[in-house]
Amino acid sequence: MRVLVLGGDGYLGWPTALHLSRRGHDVAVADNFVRRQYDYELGVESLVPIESLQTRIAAWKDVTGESIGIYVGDLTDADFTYEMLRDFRPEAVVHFAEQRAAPYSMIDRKHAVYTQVNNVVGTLNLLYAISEVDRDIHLVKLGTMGEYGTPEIDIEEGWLEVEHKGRTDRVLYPKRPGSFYHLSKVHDSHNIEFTCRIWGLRATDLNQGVVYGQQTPETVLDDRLATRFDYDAVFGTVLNRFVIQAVLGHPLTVYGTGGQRRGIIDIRDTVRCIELACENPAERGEFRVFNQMTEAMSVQELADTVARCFPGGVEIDHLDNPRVEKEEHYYNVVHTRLLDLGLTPHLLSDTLITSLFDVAKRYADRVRPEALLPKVNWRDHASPVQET
Ligand code: NAD
Ligand code: USQ
Repeated sequence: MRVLVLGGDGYLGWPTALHLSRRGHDVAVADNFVRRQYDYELGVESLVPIESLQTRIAAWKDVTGESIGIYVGDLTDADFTYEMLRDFRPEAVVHFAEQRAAPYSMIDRKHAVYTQVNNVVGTLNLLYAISEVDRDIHLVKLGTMGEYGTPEIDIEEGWLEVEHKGRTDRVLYPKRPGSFYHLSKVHDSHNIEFTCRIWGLRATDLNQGVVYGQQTPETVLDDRLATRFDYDAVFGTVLNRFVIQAVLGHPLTVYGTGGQRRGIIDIRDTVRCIELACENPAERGEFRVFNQMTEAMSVQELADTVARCFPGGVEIDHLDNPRVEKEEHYYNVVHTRLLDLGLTPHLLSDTLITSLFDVAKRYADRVRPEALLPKVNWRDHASPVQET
């Protein structure tokens, strides 16, 4: 298949492009490199050094003989987006290209507005471009489990059967997200569902849980193929942060009681899920939602697991929670649709955590320890994040 990976320079987009290329698909990536810009803004960088996109693509050609196409531009630029689709003529577009950090979106008004404009306008341009260039293109869109929040009822895969005053209907699952970033994904989901309904587009919304891990079978073929590994309190995700904190001898930063539960997924399963979604497209007019997570754990359980695996043990700190979120709650998620398509999950194992310790040890001297502690507070509109 011809697959266009938007956000192909990012943590997940790059390994996904490699995975799809290795599986024989004809792949191109697009990116505007804004993720690298956020690093400059925040004064941090990926723990694992990453090459420029051009060098990465040349390295992939050296190692495997396979070519990956490249489009440099911004999805909020509609002309760029239309031209790219007309030029590459994809059968599937995998859309990772958004500002994806909840704390970044909560820094202040400017960052909230940027996040929602970047994400919602980029996706809207893409929907119009698909509609005008080729309505058969299958959109595979990265959403997030955080769209649902933590309701008191089971979380279904996107849709809910409701009985009300003797009548029934199938409605989009009610959303109660926890940041302006997560809200941008809810807005996207509504826009995508609407365009499936009115223009007959085909789309799969992948509500993904928190990703952990840094290596896939493709990225380990050569150091130049490495993907990024974020550890700072703005972009680092929880398990990856705990691993680095353990290696540095820093107490693990559990926010609040740690009773908050989240869906999680290994990066190797992320790339496989995207492959499965692309190879089994939605029908024309169908808005399909998969909950892309493989297990649920509390933050405390994640911290305990990392602490148990680390030789000599580590301290666990409970910080005042900088976020507004429930710390003790019901959480039961249906996530069978990707399993039905053939996903065999890698569940969180001691081996994986130990291999992540090795990655973190190799690059531990690149860490800026002051970037480990959270400075963005949900209750405060002007967080001093820029002072780090
Ligand atoms: P990332 O920030 O590493 O990658 C996103 C890429 O998109 C970056 O390279 C960035 O430069 C690019 N981009 C952003 N806005 C763009 C624009 N307007 N035009 C062109 N390129 C643009 O993020 P990631 O961790 O790889 O996440 C990818 C997607 O998966 C995001 O949509 C995110 O919401 C979703 N997701 C991530 C996780 C996770 O734990 N990392 C979990 C669930 C969902
Ligand atoms: N947390 C801690 N300590 C830390 C970091 C986080 O206790 O040092 C807690 C947070 O309070 C939260 C949970 O861990 O309860 C997850 O936080 P996170 O930063 O790992 O993940 P989150 O902000 O939800 O965002 C990440 C990605 C985002 C994606 C989302 C999936 O950055 O792109 O959408 O995971 S989900 O959580 O399912 O919405």
